[in-house]
Amino acid sequence: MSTANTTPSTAAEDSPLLISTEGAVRVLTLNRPQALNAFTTGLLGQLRVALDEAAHDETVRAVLITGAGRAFCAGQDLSDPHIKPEFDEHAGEVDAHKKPKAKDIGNLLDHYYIPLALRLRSMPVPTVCAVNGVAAGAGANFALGCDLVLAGQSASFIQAFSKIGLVPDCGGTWLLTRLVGRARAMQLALLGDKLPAADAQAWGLIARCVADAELQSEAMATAQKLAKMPTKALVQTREALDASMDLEFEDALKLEARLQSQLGYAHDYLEGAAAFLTKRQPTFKDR
Ligand code: LHQ
Repeated sequence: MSTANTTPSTAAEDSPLLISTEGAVRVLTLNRPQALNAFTTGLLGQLRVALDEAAHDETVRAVLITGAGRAFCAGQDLSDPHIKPEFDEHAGEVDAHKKPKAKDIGNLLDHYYIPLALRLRSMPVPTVCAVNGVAAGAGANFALGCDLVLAGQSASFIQAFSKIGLVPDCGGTWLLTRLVGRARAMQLALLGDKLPAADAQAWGLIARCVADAELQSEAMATAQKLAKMPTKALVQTREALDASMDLEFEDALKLEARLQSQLGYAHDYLEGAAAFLTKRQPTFKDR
């Protein structure tokens, strides 16, 4: 990734989340490479705060999310004390006579994953994910919640939930069925097998699979391109596409008209149309 115009990371190098800014692009890097960037409550909390900050910072016009090391994110850190069941670590297995004390996983979803997924999906700027390696469980679904997902050719996507007796979360059930249809969603979710990035692109699960060496520069170029575009129109496009799945055709037409009538009064449309008609480059600024 180019370092031109990059502000230094605002977090310590050993922080689970690295934050930097390149031009109008806020870059968030999951940084627990020793555990394949698995989500702890600490990382989940920092991620949500960082997204909040990007949302409220008028100078930010796109967010790029990626991972440090060989993985993007292995999902929930299964050793996190918030969810780790109490069992006999020496035996390494569950004793049928001594039922391990389980913790309410739903609590973790309510307090961390749901707010995070909603924050991501309602960002007032476009989001790009550069999936640099394996994305498993909630790590996969967090990535898929971004607006544009690019993955390196050695990356893969795993709905790891079924292998540990859970259902897809972090929006997985909603996202998978919409992205790849029920048959493929069922295959991914039931079998929990690894889907290589090239297949993920062929299936329409992600936007693009690129060479590993080009992933970060391609993702940054995509984010920079989006940052120069009319932000409000991009975000309302997300809103309309998401809503369309649950709308009748006529209602989708009406939603388009409502959004268009709002955008038609905004600076960016006037600027875009004027720039086209006077054959110059537009400068968009609405957010
Ligand atoms: C890990 C993890 C991990 C801790 C690798 N945790 N250490 C939400 C709410 C509440 C509860 C439950 O879940 C959820 C949502 C979810 O995300 S559920 C799904 C959780 N994730 C998984 O089940 C995936 C577990 N990981 C794997 O299957 C493999 O690690 C994958 C396929 C991702 C990568 O395999 P490898 O490339 O062979 O790497 P590895 O398995 O050797 O892992 C490297 C290290 O990372 C290793 O530590 P070690 O100290 O032995 O080097 C792993 O223990 C650690 N790690 N995932 N989720």
